Amino acid sequence: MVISVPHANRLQGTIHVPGDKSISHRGVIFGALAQGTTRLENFLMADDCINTIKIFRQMGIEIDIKGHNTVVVQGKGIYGLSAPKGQLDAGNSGTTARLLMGLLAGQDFDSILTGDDSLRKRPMDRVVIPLRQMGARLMGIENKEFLPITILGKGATLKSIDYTMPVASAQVKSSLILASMYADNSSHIHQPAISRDHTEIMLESFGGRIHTDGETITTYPQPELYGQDLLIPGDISSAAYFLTAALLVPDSEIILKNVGINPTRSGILDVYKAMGASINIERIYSGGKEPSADITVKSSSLKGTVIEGSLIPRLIDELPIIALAATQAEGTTIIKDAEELKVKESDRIDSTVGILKKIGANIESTPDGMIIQGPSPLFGTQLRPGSDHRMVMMATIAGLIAQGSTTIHDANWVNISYPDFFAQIEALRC
Ligand code: SPQ
Repeated sequence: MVISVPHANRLQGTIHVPGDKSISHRGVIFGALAQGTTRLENFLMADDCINTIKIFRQMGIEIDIKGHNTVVVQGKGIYGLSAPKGQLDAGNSGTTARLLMGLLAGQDFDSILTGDDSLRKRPMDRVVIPLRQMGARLMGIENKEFLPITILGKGATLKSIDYTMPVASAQVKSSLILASMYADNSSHIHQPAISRDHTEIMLESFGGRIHTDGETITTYPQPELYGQDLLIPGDISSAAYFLTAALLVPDSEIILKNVGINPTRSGILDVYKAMGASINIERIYSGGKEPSADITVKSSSLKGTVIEGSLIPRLIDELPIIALAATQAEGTTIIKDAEELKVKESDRIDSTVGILKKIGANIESTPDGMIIQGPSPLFGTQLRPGSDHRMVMMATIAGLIAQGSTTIHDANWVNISYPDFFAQIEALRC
């Protein structure tokens, strides 16, 4: 799909961003492993999460989709999954692949996990290595740690692990938490910095035992989990595009309803406030450890900043759109300690710099991030973000502030996380 994005003069309105992708995946996983019914309201109906649903259906779990975004999972307990017929296809979703690898390592059946062209190039050694230390038997083709990977669960027994993670990754942590539910004893996972904690929060809310002390997590073999009703907050990673559009398009004001503001995810709000953004967090909905808020954002004059260290895992998926904001900020913005961007759906350092340079920005890549000088006028052109949903959405927001019209190729990739993205953008123009 190719779309044309004309320059925007002003954006105004209210947006309900779709449900959080990370939480939606985990809701299906824990719902399937719990006893009884789990009802997930405001579930993200997008390709990545639909692939997670399909995989659990293949393992014998009944999952109904009701209305637009309610998912009802009939859980069968921790030992209730059955051997799938055929390969389990995670599509484009790294979260599905990596979390499932940990879960499948603990099942008494064999399985094969695969993905699309992009996912088959993403590194799986980060989960394969510690899972093998637990006794899991995982085999890639020609002994390489890329999908497709065969998981020989039948007859395997998992040992507990004391593991220091080399990178701050919620997917690695979550994979190990899921495997450790089937281990012989308690496990300890040490993180270099705190990444999103949705797995820890959700396991606890389903009645599981888990303990977090700073960067260290202790997990236990779980006797039983219990189905829950969950209201999934809006995805701050999706809200990020509208936050940025409102900041950069003159005379704009957007209200974002019910956005998840879990502190392990809300780094973008801290960065934009430090850059001088007018952002008002209006109402905190309860939601226990997954709080959410209505956020009002207005056009603002921004100044450059430095983004580094423990802040990075709190905004890793937002860095491409923050880089766009930095092209319009006064002065220099430096993003460092962000090598992880290289192993996402694309090399997001290369793709961010490539797209923004092409549209007129002053931006250079560094080995672990990028340096941006602003402000620079942007000029509409042809952009090819490739098969990365976040790059398509960033390029679209760049098109709104560029002079003239911008053409975005491969625009259909938004379906990975945000099928209504273009319709919602258009509704805000005035
Ligand atoms: O699922 P996938 O494809 O890895 O999705 C991405 C995204 O941009 O949507 C990353 F490409 O988000 C990851 C995120 O970067 C989702 C995630 C999670 O739900 O646990 C954690 C982050 O990855 P990581 O490697 O830092 O754990």
